Amino acid sequence: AKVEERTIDETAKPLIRLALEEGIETAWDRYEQQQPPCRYCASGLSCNRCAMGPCRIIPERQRFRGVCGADADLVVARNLLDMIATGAAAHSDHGREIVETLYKAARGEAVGYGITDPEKLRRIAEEYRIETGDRDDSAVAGDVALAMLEEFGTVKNAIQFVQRAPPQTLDLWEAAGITPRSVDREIVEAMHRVHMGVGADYANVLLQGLRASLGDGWGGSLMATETSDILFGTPQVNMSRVNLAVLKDDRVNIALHGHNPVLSEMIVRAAAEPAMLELAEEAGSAGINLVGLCCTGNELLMRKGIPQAGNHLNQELIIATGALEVMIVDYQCIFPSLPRTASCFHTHIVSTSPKSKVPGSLYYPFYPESALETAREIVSLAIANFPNRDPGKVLIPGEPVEAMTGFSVEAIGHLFGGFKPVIDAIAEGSILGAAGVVGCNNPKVRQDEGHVTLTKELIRRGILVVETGCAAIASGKAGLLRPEAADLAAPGLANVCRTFGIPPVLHMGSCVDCSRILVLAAGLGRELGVGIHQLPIAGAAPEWYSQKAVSIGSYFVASGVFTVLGVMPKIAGSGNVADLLTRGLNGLVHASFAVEPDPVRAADLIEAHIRKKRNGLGI
Ligand code: BF8
Repeated sequence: AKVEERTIDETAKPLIRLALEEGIETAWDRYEQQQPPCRYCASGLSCNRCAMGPCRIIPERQRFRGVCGADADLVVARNLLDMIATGAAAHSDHGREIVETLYKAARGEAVGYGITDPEKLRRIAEEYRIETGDRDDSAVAGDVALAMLEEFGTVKNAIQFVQRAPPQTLDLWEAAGITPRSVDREIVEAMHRVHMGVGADYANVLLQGLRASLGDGWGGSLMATETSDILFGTPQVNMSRVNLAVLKDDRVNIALHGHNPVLSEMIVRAAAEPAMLELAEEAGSAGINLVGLCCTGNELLMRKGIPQAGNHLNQELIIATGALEVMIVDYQCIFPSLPRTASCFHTHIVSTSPKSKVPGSLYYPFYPESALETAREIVSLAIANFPNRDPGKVLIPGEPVEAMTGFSVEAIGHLFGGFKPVIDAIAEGSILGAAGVVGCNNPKVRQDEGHVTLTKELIRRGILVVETGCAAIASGKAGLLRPEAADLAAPGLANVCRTFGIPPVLHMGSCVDCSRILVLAAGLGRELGVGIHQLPIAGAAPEWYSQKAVSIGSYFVASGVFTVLGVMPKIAGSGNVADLLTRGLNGLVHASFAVEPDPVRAADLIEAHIRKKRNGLGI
């Protein structure tokens, strides 16, 4: 396949070319090897859950039911519920680890971790009705962490952060029976319903998907975001750089890949220690260069301005630069084949989570109790590997692109002086509306093209874009996170951007930080006195691939946000499921999904939706 068909990332192209020439396998090659896909699997019509199967529903051969009797609707719905539950579990288990770290930090058991944003800690404590007064931060933090941990279980049956949604949205959830009771409970119940002989009605099965996803968005993910802010600081607007050219040929390069900032924050601290810098110089380098990948990269970019090397499909290419000493991974979105890729070079892959031991990697288990010590060991490993780099193999293409990031809800509120000025700008029409563009790369879509084309179309039409995850990285690489990108926006939006010195695309963080988008939407809704479903906003995931993205899309829609997917989910085998997701849900949560691979047409759908909502509000 041609390089140009694989990506629009200019720094990726020379490395894809190199990989093709040298026979270094990438996800694009594996994708091509998998073609053509089984069309029953692709449309959600295969079921491999129990030992009476595997079954495939093949209507044209009169195979209408699996051995258990499940029809096409049920097979498709169960498969989808499984995806949502998996995604919700991934986000929420990550969230739980951070809350546990806060708990351990409060008790003095997590060496090196502390409270970085005490003001936010106290704000959240009050939300949980935990006494603050003159109690010290650790005591308050311990109580907050415990209260959150209880919301993962089954006794309390309520999630405090859910109450942040506007009353109109809460009422819709109550009426639909999808208010999440606890984070884990909804995921476990989803898995229960997926078992043969439980979930039998496709619509009923899918409603549990919405409930589990709400437990993710307003529960597990939001707890991940808020406790990460308490521990590591709430992001503030800052400038950094993005793309594969952030690697430096004279430094020890360490890439941080994965999702949980509990790990990466300690690596940052260890790498800044004078003893490490001395070691790095002794090894013949000019210092240590930390770079991020995927969502761990976003966490570091948002809080620390650490350069971001790339998104999902860049993870193999960064190894192909020949300039990477160590890639540290924790979990999620990590190709299990990375050590194979690294075996062509001197790069070490270091896995750190007992949940994700990668064969062929060096395993340095990472626990909050001993994190700083482990971080030092890994940084030392990288330094010791620097002399093994073969300068003849180094290819760091192009130049990094500047990017403005750090748009937490707090930073946005601070910048604009509250939500009211944003609403005023929307009401008077200088901003038409807002759209969240989120999610992954997927080799089914030319890398970054879906994100970048859609984002450009939206800002050109006066729609402010907020982004997270790999979508935000794509925009960073394309220069859309620079304040100068205001030149590409409609005049009204461009004016607002220039007044505040910001780009028309706001980087709000990692994928768990899609919860920040919910909080922003809730804040706008409350300010206006309406439900989220009445706001002139929309969501999009142009290049999604992961189960986490399915959960995000589901909680966006369940929260009242019309959401356009650029990649078809595996639901085409059931007209009823497809109809429920794209139309029927409107009757329940006043929002639905759409699928539109063409980013310009996706922008048309979003603009039309936003105009309709503006009319509804009489603006
Ligand atoms: O959580 S956007 S490819 S890195 S799943 Fe993964 Fe998708 Fe990237 Fe982060 Ni999100």
